[in-house]
Amino acid sequence: DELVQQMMDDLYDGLKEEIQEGVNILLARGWAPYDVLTKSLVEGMRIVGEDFRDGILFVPEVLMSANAMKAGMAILRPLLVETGAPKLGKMVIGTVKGDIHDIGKNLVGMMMEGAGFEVIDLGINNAAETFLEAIEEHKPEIIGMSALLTTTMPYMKVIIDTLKEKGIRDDFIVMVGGAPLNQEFGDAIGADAYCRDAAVAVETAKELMK
Ligand code: B1M
Repeated sequence: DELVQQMMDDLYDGLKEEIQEGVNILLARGWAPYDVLTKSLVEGMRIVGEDFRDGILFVPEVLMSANAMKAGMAILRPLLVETGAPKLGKMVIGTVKGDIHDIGKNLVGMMMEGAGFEVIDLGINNAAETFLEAIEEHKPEIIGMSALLTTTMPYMKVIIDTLKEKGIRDDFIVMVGGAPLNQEFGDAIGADAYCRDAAVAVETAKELMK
């Protein structure tokens, strides 16, 4: 599809308005919001990530791509979140300390809301104490953590260990995700589930809530 290719180029170039326009056109053509999200925006960001890794793109450029992606997500959000379903449960989610990547987390939050969960989003750079306070305040069934850096993912274990020290670890379903993680890491830190992507996070949450 030419438009999808164009959108990936526009995302690469950080062109926010063009992305918004592209999203609206795909929706008008009858595309499902989830397909617009995954086939144009997420796929486009994957390419940005490769050139970022290879030193072809730099932080300021990638930030513009991220902002363009967020503008597209903002259009899709109400469409994904719109649901009359009774609440399936509550999730507190955040990106862990030292890490400011939030697109993946936001996507997970959106999809969880769309599936009928209530989501409390703590944002980025969250210390264990912040998670503890939020848990105390909101009493969720699920705790979700996101990390995009190999240097920040170990902090997920710090949070789980903190829950253990307080004797409340087993009161929650702990789900983790983010590009550098894998199943082995999830198991090693004692999470209940590693989620490869937002769709898997939703399926897993539903399954574990049974
Ligand atoms: Co950063 N960055 N970045 N970055 N960045 C990565 C992660 C990197 C892989 C790029 C690369 O080199 N190829 C690399 C990490 C290398 C490593 O650790 N091994 C990297 C680096 C090095 C850095 C900096 C250190 C760069 C620097 O300053 N020199 C710096 C660190 C800042 C910090 O956090 N302290 C940095 C900064 C940034 C920007 C600010 C420019 C920007 C973030 C903007 C923002 O988020 N608001 C940025 C971006 C955009 C990326 C890439 C290109 C894209 C990330 C993204 O949004 N992907 C990324 C490359 C990559 O990941 N391939 C990269 C799209 C998103 C939908 O996917 O986040 O994976 P993802 O989420 C998925 C799944 O992982 C899963 O579901 C999501 C949806 O399907 N998931 C969960 C995620 N969280 C979950 C939580 C769950 C469940 C599932 O809970 C239950």
